[in-house]
Amino acid sequence: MTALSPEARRRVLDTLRAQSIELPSWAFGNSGTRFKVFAQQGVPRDPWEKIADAATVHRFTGVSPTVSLHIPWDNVENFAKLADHAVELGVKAGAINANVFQDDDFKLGSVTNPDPAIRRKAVAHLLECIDVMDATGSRDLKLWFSDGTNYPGQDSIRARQDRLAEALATTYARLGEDQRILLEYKLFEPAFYTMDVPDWGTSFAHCLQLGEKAQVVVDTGHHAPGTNIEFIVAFLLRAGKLGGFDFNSRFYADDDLMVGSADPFQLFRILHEVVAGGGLDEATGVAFMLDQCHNIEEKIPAQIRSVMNVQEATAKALILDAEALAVAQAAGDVLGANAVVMDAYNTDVRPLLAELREEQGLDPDPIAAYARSGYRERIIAERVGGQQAGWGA
Ligand code: PSV
Ligand code: MN
Repeated sequence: MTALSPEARRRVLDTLRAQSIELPSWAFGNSGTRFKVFAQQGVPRDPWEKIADAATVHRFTGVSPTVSLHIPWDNVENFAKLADHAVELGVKAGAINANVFQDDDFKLGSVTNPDPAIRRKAVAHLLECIDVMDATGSRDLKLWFSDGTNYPGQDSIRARQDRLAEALATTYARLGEDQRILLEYKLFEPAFYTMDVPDWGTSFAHCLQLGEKAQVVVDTGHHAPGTNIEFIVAFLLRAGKLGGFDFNSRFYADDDLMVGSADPFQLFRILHEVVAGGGLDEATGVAFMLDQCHNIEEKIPAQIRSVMNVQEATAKALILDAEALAVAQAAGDVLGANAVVMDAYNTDVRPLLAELREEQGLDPDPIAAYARSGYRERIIAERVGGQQAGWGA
């Protein structure tokens, strides 16, 4: 069992309090599969209401002060006003996610499309997203491309890489001094034969070529089954190229379930590498973002639960006896080293997190506190009429 000295306990609590877990605006809208979207009551009808829900999650967790926006899903006339609205509610606009995957023109790709006019249209959207960042004060432009091919011979794999590099370079050149590109990768879907950014290596190579302001983002749901994600995390962090996470859980593919629900041990192993590589230091710039949908469960408590799951994995990684692990590793003590890791994982950190919340003036049980708050009943009563927000609308 991992026992903490009072000083170590203090350090762990301070680090946990400083951690920030970003919420995705789209998690609050209706979502589903290609079979059915089940509408829920009280769902936001616009970005303003999505931000209000995100602010509610932050009010109960204390560690989720930013909300990612997705453009055009979160388009408003005045983004500076939207950012002010967030601040008024106690949160801030976070990463801006570009969307070049839902326009008919992008059937054969966006930035890698064989048609130069369509490529220009895609790049124009990416540049427009940087305008949004200027207005909201956001640091990160998160890029995920659905581009790829379904059939051998459909297009030139090499030419598509050239087109991708060109689009990224144009976008990179437009970044402000403190802005970054976070380039996401995904093994498959919607393209099934080749994706143009299928893996961390491809993203890493493009980011290296672009320069310091381009980093890789690891969406935990975007790998082949059995992929050792913590290895990728360790490698990228060591190379100074880990820009952040899109956290979620998967059983089969890009399931977008609550982070830490399918495989909490994997989440712990990832956080262990983050902690070991210094990735919780603000200076490293690692962004901890959620990228999830809540198809059948209630959205706000599901986001609260997800934040708590990341916090629990982080706490377990922080209480791990790093000194004992180093000693065991140096001595070649395989069983001893593994025992140190398992001891940390098997420690119940919930009392520690309850203590943290109480110190912050929060309820130790955020889910129960939310249920008691009356917020759910209020949004169900108030949000009638209008068009509920949904993934893709
Ligand atoms: C793609 O699967 C992805 O992970 C990208 O981050 C998108 O922006 C997001 O999902 C949309 O939900
Ligand atoms: Mn993602």
